[in-house]
Amino acid sequence: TTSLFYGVKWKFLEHKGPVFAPPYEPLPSRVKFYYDGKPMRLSPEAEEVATFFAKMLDHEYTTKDIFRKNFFKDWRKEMTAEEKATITDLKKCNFTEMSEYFKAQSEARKAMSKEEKQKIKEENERLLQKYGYCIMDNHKERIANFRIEPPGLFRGRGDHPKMGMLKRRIRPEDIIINCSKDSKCPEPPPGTKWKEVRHDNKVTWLVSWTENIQGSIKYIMLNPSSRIKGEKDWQKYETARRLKKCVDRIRAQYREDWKSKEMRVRQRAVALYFIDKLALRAGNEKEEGETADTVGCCSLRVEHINLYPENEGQEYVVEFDFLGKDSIRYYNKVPVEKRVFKNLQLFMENKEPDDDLFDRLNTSILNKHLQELMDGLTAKVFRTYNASITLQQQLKELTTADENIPAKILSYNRANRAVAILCNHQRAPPKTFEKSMQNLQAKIDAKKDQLSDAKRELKSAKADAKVRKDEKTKKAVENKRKAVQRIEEQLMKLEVQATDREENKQIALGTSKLNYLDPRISVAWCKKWGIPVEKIYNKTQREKFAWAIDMADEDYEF
Ligand SMILES: *[C@@H]1O[C@H](CO)[C@@H](O)[C@H](O)[C@H]1NC(C)=O
Ligand SMILES: *[C@@H]1O[C@H](CO)[C@@H](O)[C@H](O)[C@H]1NC(C)=O
Ligand SMILES: *[C@@H]1O[C@H](CO)[C@@H](O)[C@H](O)[C@H]1NC(C)=O
Ligand SMILES: *[C@@H]1O[C@H](CO)[C@@H](O)[C@H](O)[C@H]1NC(C)=O
Ligand SMILES: CC(=O)N[C@H]1CO[C@H](CO)[C@@H](O)[C@@H]1O
Repeated sequence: TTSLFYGVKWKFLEHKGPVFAPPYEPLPSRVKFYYDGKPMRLSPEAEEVATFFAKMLDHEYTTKDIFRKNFFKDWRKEMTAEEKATITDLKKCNFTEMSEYFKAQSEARKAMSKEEKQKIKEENERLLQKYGYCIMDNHKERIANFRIEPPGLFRGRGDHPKMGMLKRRIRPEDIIINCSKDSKCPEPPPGTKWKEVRHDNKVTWLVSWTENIQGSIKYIMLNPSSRIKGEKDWQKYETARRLKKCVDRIRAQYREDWKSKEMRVRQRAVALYFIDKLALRAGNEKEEGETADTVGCCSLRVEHINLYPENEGQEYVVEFDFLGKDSIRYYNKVPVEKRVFKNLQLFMENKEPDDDLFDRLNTSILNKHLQELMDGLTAKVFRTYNASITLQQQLKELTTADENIPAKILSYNRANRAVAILCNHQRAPPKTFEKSMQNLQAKIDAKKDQLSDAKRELKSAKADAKVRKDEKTKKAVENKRKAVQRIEEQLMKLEVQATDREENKQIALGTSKLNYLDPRISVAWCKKWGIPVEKIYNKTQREKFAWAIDMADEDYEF
């Protein structure tokens, strides 16, 4: 089965290029912008950027100082000299009418007739058929994201220093096309040119451009269900399986290194222990100040940890508190081995709170060391390995043979949650959480009423049957009994759902499910308990994991 994926490079690649965001449509003249209480007509360029702000007016972002400052600075760049001279204070700008106009438009879209909606659907289908597929060698493959994001204001996560900046419109002149020499190269829109056309068969993307906020390169790629993506996914989990085979050796080595005479070796060994034990990320290598102040294992500072020789009955406890990737807070209190603890005390000696904890280590040194330990090893492989093995252990522990399918799925979700907690995939409770819980509770209450009614009816039918003793009343009792049973099942299903939702309040399952859990484990679990894969993976996920669903794998036991 494995050679199917091995070393894929394409020979032929043909596609139609990207779909650009629709051009800006100026506002109707009745919709006015006011400056200092007076209506003011804006040039189309300035107006477009103003509409981005107007569309976000109800959002908390537009009250934040950094957001407003960045927006205003970038907006002024789009203004004419005259506009620039007039508009000098964002506080004097009144976007209310614009904002109302967009709200009305969005209401109108919701209220569209069936025919209008159908028309839009057909147009989308036409674009999908034309731009949504490419030919790679002999396969027609779906393209994941053939539409280029429209311009707007950058949001970022956490208190991102660049929030509010103008995310520019991407034009054909920004676009690099990658396709094979002998294919029909995509045509740029009339009157425009591509930045460049290349032919490189070692990469799997079709189109790229550089976005202006972070200067990062964006790609149009194949759908996760494609052969090449499937191969990458498969390789990732194969690497994690290889780690399983040599993790004992790696652990023995880093434990030995805790005693090294060299400080850099000790620091490396303690960092590696954290990555292994806590599934921490290695840390980014981006320039400082560019993004929000987030850290990973290698970039931890003294202020991010506290040491307790004893805490709540445990010895050698380390308390972590820092902002990790995407500004998600990582907070954890864990007992560690005495040697690790002593080393940490040593690393912190004579340092200020904002000094690096591991001053002899950085991400590239650590990654290089990992490569030496095992080919293809990165901090992420430890996460994938631990996530997958935790899922497998949890599934084994939580699933019992005598529970029904809804209860088994609850067990699956609980196993998935254990992994999400390990990987620190938290989320703020959704705004709609309380409301949806109330709705569910109302359904449960109604179902309970229904159940007591049904039970009462069953009782009176039984009483009836005692008196009359005929077939008809006997049958009625049987029917009532079945009704009670059915309602009991429905009630249980709702209650399981409520438990599941409550436990999920602050945890995001999607990321670990999609990126860290070897799908072969989930598929094997489904097979073992006769649970349809559709109950675990939705349609998109089934496409992504098609390679695993098709593959019978005997490597997992539950
Ligand atoms: C903004 O303009 C609207 C009318 O377009 C007006 O009702 C509102 O009072 C104005 N807001 C401010 C703060 O001036
Ligand atoms: C995975 O992470 C957990 C939580 O930190 C840790 O206790 C466990 O030892 C790890 N398991 C494996 C097999 O690495
Ligand atoms: C990491 O440290 C090494 C050795 O001190 C140095 O050569 C390298 O430039 C550093 N890398 C980064 C990204 O700071
Ligand atoms: C499937 O689930 C993911 C979350 O993991 C979600 O983003 C996606 O929209 C879902 N797709 C479908 C077709 O329901
Ligand atoms: C979109 C794109 O440019 N992809 C690849 C095309 O080929 C060049 C080199 O020839 C690669 O660097 C790109 O990644």
